[in-house]
Amino acid sequence: LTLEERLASYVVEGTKEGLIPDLEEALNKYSPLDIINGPLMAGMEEVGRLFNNNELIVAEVLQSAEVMKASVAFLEQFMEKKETAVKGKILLATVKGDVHDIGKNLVEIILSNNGYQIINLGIKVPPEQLIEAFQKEKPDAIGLSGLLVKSAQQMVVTAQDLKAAGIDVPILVGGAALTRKFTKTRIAPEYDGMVLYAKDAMEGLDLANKLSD
Ligand code: B1M
Repeated sequence: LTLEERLASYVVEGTKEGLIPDLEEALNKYSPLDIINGPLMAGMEEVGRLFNNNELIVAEVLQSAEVMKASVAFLEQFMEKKETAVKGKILLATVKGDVHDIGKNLVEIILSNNGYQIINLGIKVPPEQLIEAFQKEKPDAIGLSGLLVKSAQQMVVTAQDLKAAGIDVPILVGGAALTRKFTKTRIAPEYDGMVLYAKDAMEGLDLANKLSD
């Protein structure tokens, strides 16, 4: 197998044996983020496909998630960090009913490496908890992540509840089940502030930077 194929296969197989030396080798060729977005994400896509075909069980997908998390944790130290003044404070959460957090945590790493203070509320965060945290932390924006189809709908409800609580700071949304169109036609009309869709963590950073300029 090529290096790229081996990296994807750690994720698919859910094994960490040999992972770190291969990640080190990959760093000679690629940036940390390119390793994540390239071979590691390709592995995750395959895991999703196999899971969908009932060829993997949840316990196995969890092993794959562990490999992804270990890789991101290792690669984080090699990521570019911009030493800037704090550009803004962002509340981050995976929405109610959803446990997927690898993408959200990647967004946290990238934003905090680039001058943002992140308050990460974790997973399965109901609107009430977001509102409470908003009142305590007074963030400049709120970031919502969700991977399940029902999470897209949950974002609509969350936007409605935030609006009802008088909140109108920009909301950044992302995650596999969402689209730019759904964001524009279904979430944004329910909210008074801006609602912005990011397809990946880097786009999330670009949008945050546009907001803070
Ligand atoms: Co689940 N899962 N899962 N899962 N899982 C999916 C999402 C699924 C598509 C797999 C499939 O069937 N093909 C499917 C959803 C189907 C649907 O709703 N249409 C699914 C399902 C069904 C489920 C369960 C219901 C399974 C079950 O129990 N029967 C269950 C749900 C439990 C729940 O949430 N209540 C479940 C559980 C799990 C595990 C716990 C085993 C594990 C998660 C572990 C964890 O996160 N700690 C897991 C995993 C790993 C996946 C897949 C395989 C991979 C997700 C992932 O981590 N990708 C996934 C299939 C797939 O996506 N290929 C799948 C890597 C990550 C870096 O990408 O999170 O998309 P992602 O983030 C991207 C962008 O989306 C974006 O940036 C990142 C890239 O830079 N982004 C943002 C994300 N959030 C953002 C926020 C932003 C900006 C950008 O701003 C705020």
